[in-house]
Amino acid sequence: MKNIKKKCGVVLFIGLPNAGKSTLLNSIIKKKISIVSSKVQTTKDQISGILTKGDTQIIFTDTPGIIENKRFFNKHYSRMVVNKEFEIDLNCLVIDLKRDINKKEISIFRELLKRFNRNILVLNKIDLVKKERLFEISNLLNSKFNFIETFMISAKKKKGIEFFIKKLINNIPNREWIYNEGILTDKDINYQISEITREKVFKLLNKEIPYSVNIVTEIENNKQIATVKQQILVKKKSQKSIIIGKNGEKIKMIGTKSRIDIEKLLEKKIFLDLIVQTKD
Ligand SMILES: Nc1nc2c(ncn2[C@@H]2O[C@H](COP(=O)(O)OP(=O)(O)OP(=O)(O)O)[C@@H](O)[C@H]2O)c(=O)[nH]1
Ligand SMILES: [Mg+2]
Repeated sequence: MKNIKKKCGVVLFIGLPNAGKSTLLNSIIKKKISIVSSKVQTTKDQISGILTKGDTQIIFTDTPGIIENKRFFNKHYSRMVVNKEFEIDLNCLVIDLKRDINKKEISIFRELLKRFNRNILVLNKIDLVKKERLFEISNLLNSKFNFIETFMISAKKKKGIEFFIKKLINNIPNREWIYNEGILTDKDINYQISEITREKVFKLLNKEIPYSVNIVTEIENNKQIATVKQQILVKKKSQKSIIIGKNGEKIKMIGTKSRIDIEKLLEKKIFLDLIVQTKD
C-alpha cells in the first residue's frame, strides 16, 4: 500500500447571513475569494478557497447564509451532505457575536449540525463585543450542541485566524491532495470576475436591486491589456435605470471600482466594458 504522508480535508462554513463566513474565508486564503458586503445573503453559491501549507491541503468551503426556506435547504444542503464525493471533514458554525440568537435559530442549527460528524463553533466579531459576551454565547451554544472545539476570532481584524488554522490541521486526515499547489479557488476566472462586479452592485445599490442582478463575463486576453465585457442582467426596466443612475453615474462608479479589483486579480491592465440589459 502507498504510504500517504499528505493530509487533505474539507472544512465547511455555515451560519446565518452576515455572520462573516466569506470574510473568514478571505482572511484564511489571504485573498478575496468570496465577495463580502454589509447586506445579508451576499454569497449566492457555494465557493471554496484552497489552503496548501506544508503537507496539508484544506478546502475551505463558504456557503450562502442560512435562511428559513425549504427551497433554500433543498438547493444548498441536501445534495452537499448526501454527495459522497464531497465529504465534509469538519463543519464550522460561524456566529456573529453582535447578534442575539433566538429559539428558531437554535432549532435551525440543530437541524443542520446533526448532518455532520464533527462540528466546530466559531464565534466571530470579537472586536465588537465585551469578553462577557463571548462566554455567554459560548456557554449557551455549547450547552445545546456537541462541538469538538470553540474558537473566538475576528475575521475582519484577522485575530485568532492562524491559531484556528493550526488547530484544524490537527484534525485533517491523511489523504492525497485534491488540487495542485498554487490553486486558490474552485471557481474559474470568469466566475471570479462576475463576482467582483456583483460585489460592487451590492455595495453601491440598495434594497432589492443587488438580489435581482446576474452578471455574464467574457474576456478577450491580449498581451498588454485585456478586454473584459460584462453584461449586468436584470428583470425589470426600472431596475436597469436604477443601476445606470442619473447621467450614468452609478454604472460609472460600479465600473471604476470593479476595474480596480479585476486588475488586481488578473495582474494586468484591463478595459472594462459594462452594459446593463433586461432579460427574463
Ligand atoms: N467588525 C467586524 N465585522 C466583520 C467581521 N467579520 C465580518 N464582518 C463584517 O460583517 C459583514 C458580513 O460579512 P460577510 O463575510 O459578507 O458575511 P457572510 O456570513 O459571508 O454573509 P452571507 O454571504 O450573506 O451569508 C461585512 O460587513 C463584514 O465586513 C469581524 O470579525 N468584525
Ligand atoms: Mg458570504
